[in-house]
Amino acid sequence: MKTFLTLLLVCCGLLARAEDGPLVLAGTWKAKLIHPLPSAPSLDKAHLDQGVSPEALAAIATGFDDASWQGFPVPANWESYGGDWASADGEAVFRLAVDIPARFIGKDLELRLGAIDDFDDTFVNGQAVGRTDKNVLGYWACQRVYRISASLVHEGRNVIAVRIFDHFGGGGFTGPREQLLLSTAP
Ligand SMILES: [Ca+2]
Repeated sequence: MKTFLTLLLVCCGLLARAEDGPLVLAGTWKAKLIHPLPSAPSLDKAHLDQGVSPEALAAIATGFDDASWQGFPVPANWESYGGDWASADGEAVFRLAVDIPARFIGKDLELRLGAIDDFDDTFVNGQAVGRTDKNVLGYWACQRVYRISASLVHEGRNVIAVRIFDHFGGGGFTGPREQLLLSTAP
């Protein structure tokens, strides 16, 4: 009986921590290559990022229907998805619908996406929340940590959309997966 009670207390403690903790964002995201480019032969011949295309901007909108898009594991080097992704540089959009719990409402949130190879423009419910471009030192490997204003989110379904531009070499979310989290901001 005593063992049972101890186990019960431990389990309740674990559950309470899970409920208070961050949302895990690693998993299956919807993704599409919007403007694939051939693999750049070297860094000094890297593709120029000309900014978010109109097609990518349309796909970032909260109400955009991504039902026909394939799901892919995030984080992962996008070349590992195979098909057109296998040798693509260029522009892609990744989308994830997240259920925001009541405990997050009314608070600024912190979005952590790990490293993104190479550049990203990140949106929550269609609003820009952060970007990392070639002016950021070590852009291909630096941790993305973006603050989301409390006014941008609501309880229930919210959409995180990330427009990525890979200018050379490997592309995509490069992790590690423990770093992809949504939590209340410190
Ligand atoms: Ca790259």
